[in-house]
Amino acid sequence: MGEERRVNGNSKNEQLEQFRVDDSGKTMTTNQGLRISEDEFSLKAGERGPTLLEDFHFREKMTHFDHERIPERIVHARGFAAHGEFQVYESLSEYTKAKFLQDPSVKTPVFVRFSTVAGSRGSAETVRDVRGFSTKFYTEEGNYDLVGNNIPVFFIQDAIKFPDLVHAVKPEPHNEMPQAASAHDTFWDFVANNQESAHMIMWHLSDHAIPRSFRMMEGFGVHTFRLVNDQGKAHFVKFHWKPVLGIHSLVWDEAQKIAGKDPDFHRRDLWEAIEKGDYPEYELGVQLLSEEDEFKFDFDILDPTKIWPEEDVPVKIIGKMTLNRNVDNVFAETEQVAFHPGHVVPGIDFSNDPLLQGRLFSYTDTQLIRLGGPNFHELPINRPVCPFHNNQRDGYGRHTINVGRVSYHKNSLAGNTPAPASEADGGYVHYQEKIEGHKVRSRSESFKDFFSQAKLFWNSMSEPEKMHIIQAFSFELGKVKSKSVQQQVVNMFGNVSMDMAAAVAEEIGANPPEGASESTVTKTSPALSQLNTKMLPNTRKVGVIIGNGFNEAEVLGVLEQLKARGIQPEFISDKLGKVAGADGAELEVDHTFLTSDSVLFDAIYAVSGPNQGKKFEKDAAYFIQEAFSHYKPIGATHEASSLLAGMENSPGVVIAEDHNEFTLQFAEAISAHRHWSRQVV
Ligand code: HDE
Repeated sequence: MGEERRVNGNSKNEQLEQFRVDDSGKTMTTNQGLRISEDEFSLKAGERGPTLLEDFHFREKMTHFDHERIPERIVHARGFAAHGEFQVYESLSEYTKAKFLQDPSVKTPVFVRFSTVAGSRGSAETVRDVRGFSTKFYTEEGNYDLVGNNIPVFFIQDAIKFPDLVHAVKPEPHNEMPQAASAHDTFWDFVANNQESAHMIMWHLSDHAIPRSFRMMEGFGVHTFRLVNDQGKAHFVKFHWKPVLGIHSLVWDEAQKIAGKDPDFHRRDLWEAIEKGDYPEYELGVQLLSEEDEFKFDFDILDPTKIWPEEDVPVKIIGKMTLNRNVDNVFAETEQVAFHPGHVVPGIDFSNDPLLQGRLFSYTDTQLIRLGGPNFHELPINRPVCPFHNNQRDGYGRHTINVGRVSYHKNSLAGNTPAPASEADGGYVHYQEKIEGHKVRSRSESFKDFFSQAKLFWNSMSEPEKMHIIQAFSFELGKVKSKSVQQQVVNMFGNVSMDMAAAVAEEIGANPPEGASESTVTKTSPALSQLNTKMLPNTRKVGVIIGNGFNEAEVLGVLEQLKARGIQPEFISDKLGKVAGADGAELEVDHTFLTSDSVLFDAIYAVSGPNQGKKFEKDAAYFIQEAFSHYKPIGATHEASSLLAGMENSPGVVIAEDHNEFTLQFAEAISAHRHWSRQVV
């Protein structure tokens, strides 16, 4: 064979470069390259006459436009993506022969697409939902796709139920409502009648389902996979992405308001971070289990509704991914990228998780309809960086011009090429798991405990997190019209916690849980609580409410010190233009009270300035009050402290008496992200 399969970190970029086109400054042509002389008027029989069929330019332009949309993804339609690279910290050869996990000096190019699941392509991004976290590694052995979510378990145990789940959560078919929301009858009817969903629902109603940023959420492969080393020895593995910035979430009221104020909130956040050079980073972790330990747990490791508690099976951190380049064209890259859990490389293999097994069929099938045929692998974003050769030919949208007459195996006319590679030469060989059994349609007994891990999750939550779950249940079920469905769900979750279910019942006017038997699990897993996450101030956005005459001696110093800690101030005033400080320094205003809102910031720094007038004060006070009610850090100059009436002595509220002290305390308050112990006034 002897062909060059080695690639360096930039090769995906180099490959994409061939397809990148900048039309500016160029002469306009048809798609056949013919120079166009007129693009505003169709060809007519006389100035006031009918348009002629002969107008090939009009027909080409209009036909292309008519076909601009392709079917959106049936799930995960709303997504945003970026390019980056991945490096292992040290060789993982003990566990896998996958080449991209061997050499710490190799940078593997990656493309990552984040998404919501339920909403249509134009839906708001901060809705309550699972987030997709798909990574395509362009390795020298072919593309490896880790197609995961930000929640480590799933609603169902068998892929055959996926169409039912998705039909239940999508807008109801008779009136196509509600958009991008699970708070409606059919979803909760599905939950109550498919109780394997219990554990996932606990996650779905937790803060994990309303992330602050794609940069601050985890990713999970969900299923159990296998790593196989060059001796053929296998380990079961679960994959984790851990965000370097820690895991942070919105609060529900804020998430709903952002959906209106900035439906693009998450993509804007990712886009801007990358443009500023604040490259999002995630560490890759693996939980490893030897084949001998398969039956060591009180759950089945093939069941995708179960986690392996991190305290029992530690997460070994093996490398880091950095997202460092925005896409050039959302359609060509983010929309046309085609992920598939079956895109693997030697050293990575599957388990018999019945959810994973079904996915291995679905993803190719969905690309056929979405991307219009079997040649989607030839689109620039999907092409491997290493060469690929086989006897597949023709079909819609074929790019490759295959030369020669041989397109079959085996052959003699082309020396029996392209030829399969031996295992030693990188040929993929499936792990030879021994399988025995009857052909059955049934669920293993070992998959039938639906509530123990739901209880483990509940036990592991802090008080504010528990409160959020009860509120989320009350919101979701409060939107359900069927009393019967409401009661069924209350009864079901009595099996997780009677107290929790009773509290929800009280909120929605249902009866306390009936016929339930609460799980007896008392164990906790501290790793499940977001309150145990890393607290860093980096890249947090602070809205600085500022007006003319502000105390620049104080404020400019504070801003510098905040910036030195990676905190990003943006200026908000009553109008755009410049504001001038007491000694003449000028600052450019970024937003007005009209174009912005406190929900778009992580913290507020009230600076104001003397005599801004009633309207300014009213708008500023509203801004601050709302941020306060979302438990956000608030800082203020002494001068602006009057805007904070009633909040002064609350946790996370810092008023400047001494500048240095102030910056330190304010930065700490910002790192803490939210101040849950605050009594909302
Ligand atoms: Fe998917 N899923 N899925 N899924 N999934 C799709 O493929 C499917 C599941 C996930 O950014 C579709 O290209 C079935 C689990 C992500 O482009 C489709 C089942 C997990 C994305 C599909 C599942 C995921 C998808 C729709 C049940 C977490 C977006 C468009 C067995 C591990 C990928 C597409 C992107 C997309 C099928 C369950 C993650 C229809 C049948 C579990 C992140 O093929």
